[in-house]
Amino acid sequence: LSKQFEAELGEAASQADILAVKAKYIGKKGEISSILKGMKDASPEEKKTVGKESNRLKQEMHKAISQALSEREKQEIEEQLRQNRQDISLTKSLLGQRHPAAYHPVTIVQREIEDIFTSMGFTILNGPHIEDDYHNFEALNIPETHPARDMQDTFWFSDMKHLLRTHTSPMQVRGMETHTAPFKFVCPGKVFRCEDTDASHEMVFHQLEGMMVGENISVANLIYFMKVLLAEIFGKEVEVRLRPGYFPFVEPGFELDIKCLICGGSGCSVCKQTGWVELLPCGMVHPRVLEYGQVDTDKYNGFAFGLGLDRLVMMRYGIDDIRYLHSGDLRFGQQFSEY
Ligand code: FA5
Repeated sequence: LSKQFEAELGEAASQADILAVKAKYIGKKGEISSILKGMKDASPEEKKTVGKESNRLKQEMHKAISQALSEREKQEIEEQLRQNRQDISLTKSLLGQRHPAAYHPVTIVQREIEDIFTSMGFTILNGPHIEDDYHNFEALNIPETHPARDMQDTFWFSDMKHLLRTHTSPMQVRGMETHTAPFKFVCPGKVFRCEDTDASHEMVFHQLEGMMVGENISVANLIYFMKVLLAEIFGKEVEVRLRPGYFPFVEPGFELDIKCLICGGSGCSVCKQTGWVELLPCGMVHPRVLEYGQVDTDKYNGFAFGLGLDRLVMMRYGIDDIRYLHSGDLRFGQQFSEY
């Protein structure tokens, strides 16, 4: 009986199998119990010997079963640990996959635009994120009382004199302070607006300002440069429309919209169902702005534009929500590693 028990216990793979062996041998209706029950008519001497032997056997079986059960439990815990293993060496595993470093798509497009304009003789300027009222508003013909200030919800510093620049246009003013006409420059950078976000609006986004001042500059010159820019960036003809736009620092002013490349013009959340995306406001620099910049307005005039860089990036790569650009999601960034 002992040998048979050992063989069956050895074969019991699961906890349930072990418990079944236990019931079969030392359970209430098990083998040992039935041996003891069968001793009813035996002599006292026999009862004593068989009883003693049965008890010893029962104890041994008990011990073997407890051992088998705890062994089994240990195996199960180890199995669970193996399956739920956590990889705590994150850096190592990322290195193992060899994700290539990638430039942010805004950086990629910004650099391309800088190349396009430098090849046409423009210089590149960089300016401060923290601006003062004079450069951001006043010298751009936006006096304190002007309703156009409402167009640009502003993050003011507590002194109410400084602010996070709401557009790159203050660089027109700074550019005129450091350059004498004729000149042409572009200025890319971050801008900040206190507004609600949606698929095409962020609180922190990028613009690229451009300004050209010279003799006899015309709207035709402005449109030519805008066309070159878009053709180079998209590598194909894109549908645009020019309509009048109001900005106090240009006269006349235009809004240059691009046919939405996310929906093909049929309407989506990026173009607010209009089929068009506001991309490139521009115009002829207002004489008062040139005067603020000490430019001789009898001799010189010029154009300026303020490209919405994030939206251009969205159109170029088919990104349907501006918030991906600042999400910090590695999976988003890695899509651009081939560029
Ligand atoms: C301006 O900021 C003017 N300074 C542009 C300008 C410069 C006009 C020079 C004339 C001459 P506007 O507020 O429309 O204009 O913004 C310019 C572009 O920035 C928009 O066409 C759009 O493409 C982008 N833009 C505006 N607000 C947001 C926003 N919240 N999120 C992302 N892009 C935005």
